Amino acid sequence: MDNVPNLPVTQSPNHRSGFVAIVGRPNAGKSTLMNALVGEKIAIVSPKPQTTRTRIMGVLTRPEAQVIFLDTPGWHAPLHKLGEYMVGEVRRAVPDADLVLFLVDLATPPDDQDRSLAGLLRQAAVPIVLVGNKVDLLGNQSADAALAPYRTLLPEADALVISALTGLGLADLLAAIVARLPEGPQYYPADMVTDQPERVVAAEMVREQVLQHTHQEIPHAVAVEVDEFKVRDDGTTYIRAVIYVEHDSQKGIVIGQGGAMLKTIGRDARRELERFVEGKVYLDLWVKVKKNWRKKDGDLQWLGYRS
Ligand SMILES: Nc1nc2c(ncn2[C@@H]2O[C@H](COP(=O)(O)OP(=O)(O)OP(=O)(O)O)[C@@H](O)[C@H]2O)c(=O)[nH]1
Ligand SMILES: [Mg+2]
Repeated sequence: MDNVPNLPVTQSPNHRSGFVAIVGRPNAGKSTLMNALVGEKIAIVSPKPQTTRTRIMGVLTRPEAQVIFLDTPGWHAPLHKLGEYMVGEVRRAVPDADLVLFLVDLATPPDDQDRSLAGLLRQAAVPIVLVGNKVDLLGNQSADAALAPYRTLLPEADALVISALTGLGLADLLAAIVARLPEGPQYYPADMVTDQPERVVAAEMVREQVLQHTHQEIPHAVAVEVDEFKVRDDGTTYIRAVIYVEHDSQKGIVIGQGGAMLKTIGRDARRELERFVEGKVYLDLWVKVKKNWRKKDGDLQWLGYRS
């Protein structure tokens, strides 16, 4: 029996599977959508653009299909090496995908980023579904009217309208995705929801709270590294994280008056981390300066932004 493949008993005949890249301009709601479809918070979300910096995998396993979503950074004109790496993640995700969801923000008209990304997608030999998001924000305007200028960017693509935030249209979107995937096996175990190691998830949770509590340039200038993650004898998880900024002045802001800002970030990050590890967390937070790290290949690789 040793060489019989270990297929899951739940897998139905005509099982479908494949990779679905979610692409779009910064802030379109890509990470919100992936989290909603997978049913777990895998990628961090924030109202600030350029939250996601790497390709993040989220796996949805159903008896009839396994959908492997690839959430990507927002498509934009890069200003530094980190930005180049981020848009490179999108370029690399598209050709690997069985299907691409071009996610657009219906609350605003198409911009240069949407037009440039549509250009890239028109040249890719990959099926595309245009997904109009944030339909909950439209008020009196009809969804069709808001979608129309986006449709002209990719006239061939099928289009759907959703709200990743309220869940409206997500069941239809999922059905449309599965219908477009090839027949194929379950690639990943049913209990696997992401490929991110727990240290990376923890670092992202800390970065999410920095994004939540800081403004202007700071959210973009911050990288977080978890350099220790261990369960102590008393069951507490000890996590040491370093928040890197680019300049001394930014360090002062992240620490705050008498350490107040760092305390707030630490308190909120710990709450999220305790939910993640399902137990008590001791979070040891440090702030360090890594001068102009976004412009240096070596620093980017060291911080995990490597292709
Ligand atoms: N009202 C409304 N807000 C949404 C919807 N989807 C996402 N948002 C909000 O839009 C903001 C950006 O969401 P993200 O999921 O981080 O967007 P993203 O496309 O992943 O952004 P980047 O990672 O920066 O490219 C957050 O404040 C979300 O809560 C939606 O359907 N309706
Ligand atoms: Mg994102």
